[in-house]
Amino acid sequence: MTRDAFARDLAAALAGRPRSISPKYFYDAEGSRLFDRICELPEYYPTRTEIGILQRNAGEMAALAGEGAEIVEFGAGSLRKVRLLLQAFDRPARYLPIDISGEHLRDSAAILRAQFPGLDVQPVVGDYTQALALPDRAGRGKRIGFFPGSTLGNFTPDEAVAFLERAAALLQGGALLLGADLVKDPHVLHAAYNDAQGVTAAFNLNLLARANRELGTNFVLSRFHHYAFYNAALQRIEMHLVSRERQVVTLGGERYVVEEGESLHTENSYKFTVDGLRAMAVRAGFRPGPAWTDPERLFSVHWLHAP
Ligand code: AVI
Repeated sequence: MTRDAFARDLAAALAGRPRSISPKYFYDAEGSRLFDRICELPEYYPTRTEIGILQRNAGEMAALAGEGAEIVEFGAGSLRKVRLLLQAFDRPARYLPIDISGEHLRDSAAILRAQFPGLDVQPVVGDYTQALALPDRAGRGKRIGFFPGSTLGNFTPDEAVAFLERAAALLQGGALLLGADLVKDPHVLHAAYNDAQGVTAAFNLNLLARANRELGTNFVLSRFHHYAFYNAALQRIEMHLVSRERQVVTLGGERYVVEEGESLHTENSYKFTVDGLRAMAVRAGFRPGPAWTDPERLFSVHWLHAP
């Protein structure tokens, strides 16, 4: 049904003013491949910086988690990050990755089962941005949520609080380990979303290519600019696709006129201060524990107790 939702949301975006669509539609197979390339770019510091923070502090995180903890990952992302936790934790009881893509989950589960033969891996197919039930706890250890990558920043502030509230309820008695990108020199942010190789531009434009593949639209990608900038007042990177000329787009038998210079807003990526993030977590019902950063204070990882 994703295709129907995509068609409906894209039609609403094209008809609306300002035009905007959820960044979740970036991630078809091609979009996920492009995102993996973004994570390797010299300008895109979040991935390697977060991995460094996890590597340096995994021992302290393991001590907070205690023996026999289970890890619930929101989104089956890069196995590299959760592997660092599984290696450091004291006899982790179970790993529960939650993802909307069953195929992606099965692949990740198979790899982890082979690498950690004693580990119980139980994938959960579901949308973690909605209410969701988890299997009963495996043992007496704590339930530790893991939400790396600053994906929280792609939610609106209201969605972020709603997600944290649901996570606090799911993790009662345990904690959430949360990655959050930090506010910083806007030039560093600008470069991270305007890389020299144009991979982020291709990632953004893939939304239109995906619509052509799945919905039969007639977008000509060369008629749009990738436009990403830091909106300091709102503490967020905004990504847009800006029309280079007046054009007519067809979707489901409807015609939409897009004027030169008009934009389709495709993503927000909010940046946080350590204190701001902790205050938001308190509002959602968490009790903040340690927050770790890198020496340049580019990125942060937070331990949030769920009472
Ligand atoms: C997945 N998310 C945290 C990325 C970000 O930085 O907001 C997505 C992304 N968009 C452009 N580059 C990376």
